[in-house]
Amino acid sequence: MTLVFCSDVHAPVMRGGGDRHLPFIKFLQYLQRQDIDGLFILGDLFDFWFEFGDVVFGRGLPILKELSNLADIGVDLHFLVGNHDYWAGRFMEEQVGIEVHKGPIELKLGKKRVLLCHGDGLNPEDRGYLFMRKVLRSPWTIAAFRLFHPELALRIGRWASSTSREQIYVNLEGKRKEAEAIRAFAERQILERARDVVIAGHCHIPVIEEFSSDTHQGTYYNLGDWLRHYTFLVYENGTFRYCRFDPETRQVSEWTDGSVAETEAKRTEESAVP
Ligand SMILES: [Mn+2]
Repeated sequence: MTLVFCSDVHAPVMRGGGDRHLPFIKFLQYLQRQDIDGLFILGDLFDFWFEFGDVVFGRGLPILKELSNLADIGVDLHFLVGNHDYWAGRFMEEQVGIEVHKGPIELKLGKKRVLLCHGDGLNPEDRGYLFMRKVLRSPWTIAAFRLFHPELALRIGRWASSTSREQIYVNLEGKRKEAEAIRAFAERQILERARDVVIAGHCHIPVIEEFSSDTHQGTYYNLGDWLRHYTFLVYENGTFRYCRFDPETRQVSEWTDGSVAETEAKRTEESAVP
């Protein structure tokens, strides 16, 4: 069984949004030629996504088309919504063929208990964001938002996601705080809840980190992103492999540089301390 995990594509859905989704399109086409059983997208596939019943944003079509092609050849598709595309739902499920999950899910892979989540909302001190998150996800807000004309809704969404896009490109310190909150969550899930693997996204920083105590050990993976890293995780023959897709050559290699190497160097340093 071969499963692929990735997140944080932030595909644009607005006019003039650029073409930063093209590497991911190439990746989905690459996956169509591989013999994979499942693809899990752990959130923020789009910069903004909302469904007005059967009316959706047309500029999502290139991604939806490739996902639908994967569904047609029998790949099991799963989408865990992120903070940018929480409002995905029936359209994705019925028209694209991707199962939508509104929160974290647990997989049993062999004997491994694997927790999948997007990773936002884990910092309890970020009260302003947690409050906004609750408001934006309430059925009342969603019902009210549906009353807007979709073009107007898109403009509001563009404004909302441009503020968080700034966070992605400019506010690296903010991303580090998010990264720290996800790391702490993963550590608790592994050491206190006996999970063997925790996979998350959201912070756009690729991470492989082992946590262990006397009784339990497990691995935390952060999937990185498709804006700078083009990283993903593969589960095959009972083990996980962290990989990178080269959008130029369309080749896959094992991910060894950047943040993962930094994390590993730090881990070696820590374990060298008596
Ligand atoms: Mn996110």
